[in-house]
Amino acid sequence: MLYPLYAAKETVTVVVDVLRATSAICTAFEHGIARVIPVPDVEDTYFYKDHDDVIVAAERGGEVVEGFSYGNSPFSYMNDEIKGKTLVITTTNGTQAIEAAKDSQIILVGSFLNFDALTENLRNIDRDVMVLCAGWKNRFNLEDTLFAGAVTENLLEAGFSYATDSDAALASLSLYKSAKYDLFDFLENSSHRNRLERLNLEEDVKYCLSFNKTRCVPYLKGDSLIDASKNGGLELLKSALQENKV
Ligand code: 3SL
Repeated sequence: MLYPLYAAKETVTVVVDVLRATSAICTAFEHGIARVIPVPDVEDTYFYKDHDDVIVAAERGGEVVEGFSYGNSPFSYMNDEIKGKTLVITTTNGTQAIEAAKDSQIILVGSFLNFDALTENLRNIDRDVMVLCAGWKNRFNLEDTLFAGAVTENLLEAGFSYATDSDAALASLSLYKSAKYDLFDFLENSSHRNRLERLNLEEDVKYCLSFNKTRCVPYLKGDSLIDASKNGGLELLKSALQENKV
């Protein structure tokens, strides 16, 4: 993972794992989950099993881990059972990326599903932004890079004082410009789209590539993600930046 090479003080880190961890987390918030505790290892979830009002989810290699009823499909979070509960979740890549970024001044979770709400907040916070792409087992992937390109385009075009000389950001922007009119089609030969298709999860891929299904802005407070949009919004994020001053 390249994160340590880019980590910088006073930067807002946006963690993204389009397929599928951060899309699932955004969907869970949209459907009423109260907080999400991302954990790196399956063993870290055992402590939470059988707690009241806690849903425990585990995915490895694209599949729900044996013994768990929830994984990382956004569709599994579209139900009333999750309302007001805590979700403890571990996934192959996404929750590892959140763990890796824990020394950041502030961590937000992004996906295409919360794109507008996320980028509106980024513009209003007015700080340097780093998009941490979860990739696949520490390797590059296309879909997270496309999301980084979409964020880069949004910030550069917004008329704010954003600029970038990062080749990674410029490469993501260039890819996104080629892909944006049909993200699903662009990913036709990508490893992750193919991996999920082999598991009959093509509908998950399509859903995770759709824009603006939710206004949630997941923000890591301590060990839990909460939805900043329902807990003080921009003011919460600005005061977190003050509190976590580096
Ligand atoms: O959610 C994740 O960490 C993914 O990268 C794994 S999946 O293949 O989409 O299930």
